[in-house]
Amino acid sequence: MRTQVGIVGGGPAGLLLSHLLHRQGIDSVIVERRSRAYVEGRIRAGVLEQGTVDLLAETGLGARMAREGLVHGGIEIAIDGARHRIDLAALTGKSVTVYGQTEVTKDLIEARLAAGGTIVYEADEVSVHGFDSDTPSIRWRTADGPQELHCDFIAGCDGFHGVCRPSVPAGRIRTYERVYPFNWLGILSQTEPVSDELIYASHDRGFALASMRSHALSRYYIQCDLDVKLDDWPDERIWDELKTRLGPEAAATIETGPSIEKSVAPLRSVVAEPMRFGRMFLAGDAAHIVPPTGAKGLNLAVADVRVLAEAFAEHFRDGSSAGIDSYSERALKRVWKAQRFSWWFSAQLHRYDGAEPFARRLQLAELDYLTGSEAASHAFAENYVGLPFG
Ligand code: RFL
Ligand code: PHB
Repeated sequence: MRTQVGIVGGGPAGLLLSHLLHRQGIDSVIVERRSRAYVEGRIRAGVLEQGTVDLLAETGLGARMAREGLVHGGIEIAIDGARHRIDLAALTGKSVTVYGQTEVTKDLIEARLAAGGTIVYEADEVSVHGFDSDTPSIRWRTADGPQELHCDFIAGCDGFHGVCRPSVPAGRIRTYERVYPFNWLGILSQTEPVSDELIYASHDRGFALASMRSHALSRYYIQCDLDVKLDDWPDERIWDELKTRLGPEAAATIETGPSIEKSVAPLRSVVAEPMRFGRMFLAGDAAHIVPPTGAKGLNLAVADVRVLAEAFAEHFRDGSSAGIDSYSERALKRVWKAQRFSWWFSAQLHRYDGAEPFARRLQLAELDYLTGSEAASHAFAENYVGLPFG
């Protein structure tokens, strides 16, 4: 098999890259380790920045999102139960859209297949070769035996646990990392969301988040210990904890019900530099991870592939390597700003066991300043709705 851009990973980054390249007349093949059903069912991100929504709409992926997505002009921050609203729309003229990653993924897969795109699912033992030469390739195994895809470029869109980043020789890549001493426990429930907008809660007992997927489907998270066991968290205990952390107003009105999904997610900040190695380019979670607090992960993946698709278009259309040569630097500029925001927001909202009382007082002062000062709210809002594409 031969193509122009061989893409490892069929998550949002790989699918969107393939879609954007197709629109530029550039051929690509996606090689994905999992099944289509698995990729479509993975419940993750829920919040799309305005720029992400605009890009999807401009490239023909906006119809269902416009019908089913929920446009939010603000978010709430609950500080020890007292709620404050940040008016994103008034502060920035922009909003965010609640439309699940599962739905973005389904729309992208449908668009790729309708356009005759190739997505190889259930590829085993995927490996990348020759990215320092002019003849890179991707190899994998299927029930029919070993397969090989020759390409001009490899796009490593295979997420944090993929093969592309670890294939780079250690001396050529530098990884910056910060881990957090807690996890998030998330549930999905067929209940009416407790509020029209998201509520991020900072409470003495720990962080909580009230989010949603639709008017009838709620998504909640609570901060939990690193050694959390799901068996210790029956639904009843999660609802009780949410009521405490979200505050009395939410506790009085929250609709509870059985969880239909329950999972634990770690929090990490990671950046690998650079994002280009000869003819291989990393994009999305393959190159960086943010803690979910800022709702930036999926949006960063979108921003990366937007820049990368332009770079490939410049190469194939104009014969110019300028875009390719500047990809890593351009992408990383935005990545580090999203890292800063995600780290900062996480640091203000979570409970740090063993921290001196001074640290909690500082958090409360930060949050009071954030919700009370227009300048601070404005700085927050422009980050939350998404900084401009670099
Ligand atoms: P993905 O989605 O991980 O996709 C990578 C794909 O590569 C495949 N793969 C391989 N394929 C071939 N060979 C291999 N060796 C492979 N290894 C892996 C995988 O099967 C997969 O299909 O990365 P991508 O495309 O870069 O997309 C990134 C986003 O998924 C991620 O950043 C977000 O989900 C993060 N995130 C959030 N982002 C937001 O923008 N807003 C949010 O509200 C938000 N909430 C979240 C989140 C992530 C969470 N978790 C579970 C970490 C909430 C949570 C709880
Ligand atoms: C979600 O709905 O899954 C979600 C929303 C906002 C976040 C993280 C996750 O910051």
